[in-house]
Amino acid sequence: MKALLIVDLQNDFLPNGSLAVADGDLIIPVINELQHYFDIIVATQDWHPPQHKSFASNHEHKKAFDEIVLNGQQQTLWPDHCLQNSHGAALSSALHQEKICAVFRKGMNPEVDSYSGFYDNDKRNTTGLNGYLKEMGITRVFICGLAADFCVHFTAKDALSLGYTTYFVEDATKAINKDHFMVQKKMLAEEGVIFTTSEAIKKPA
Ligand code: VGL
Ligand code: ZN
Repeated sequence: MKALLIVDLQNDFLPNGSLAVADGDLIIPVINELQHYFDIIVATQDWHPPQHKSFASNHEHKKAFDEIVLNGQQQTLWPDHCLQNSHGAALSSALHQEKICAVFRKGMNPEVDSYSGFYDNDKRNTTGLNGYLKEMGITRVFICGLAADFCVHFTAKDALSLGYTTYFVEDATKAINKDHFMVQKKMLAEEGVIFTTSEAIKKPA
C-alpha cells in the first residue's frame, strides 16, 4: 500500500507568509491532481507556541537565518511562523483537503525544532505518523510539500530509515535554498530515496 504525505502546506510557507518559500503556491495544483492517485493521504502541520526557540525573536541580539546551538544541536533561527491557531499555520485553502485522513502536528515543544514529520530533531519524541502508516499497511510513501530542503528532506530521510520505500516527488516541492537542496538531493539519492515526478506517478505502470 502507498501513501501520499503532504508536508507543511501552510500559509506561512506560501507567498505573503512570514517564511514564504519562493513559488511555493505553484505546487498546490500539482498536489491536488496527485491526490487522485492515492487512497491514503496524510499531512503534516508545523504548529509552534509563541515561545518556540527556533524563532529569532526569542533570542536577544539574533536575527532570522542566524545559526545557534540549541540544547546541543545546530539550529537555524527563523522568523516567527506557524503560530498555533493562526492563519499562517492553517493549511492552504487552495489545497484540496477532503481526502486527507490525518494531520500530524509537530514543533510544539519550545525547546526543540521538528523538521521531520516523524520525530522531533533530537529524535526523543515521535509524532505518531510511523505508527499510523504501519497500521494502515503502508510500505511506500510519496513525499511532497514545503520546504524541500528542510521539512520534506528530513521527513524523507526518516521514512527511509524506518524502512519505507521512499519517493520524493520533485515537481511537488520547492526549496528555501535551491543550492542547499541540490546537495541534499545527491545524498538522499545515494542513501536510496527515489526521486520521481507527478507525471511518472500519473502514468499507468
Ligand atoms: C520548516 C523551517 C522551519 C519547513 C518548518 O516546513 O520546511 N522550515 N519550520
Ligand atoms: Zn517551524
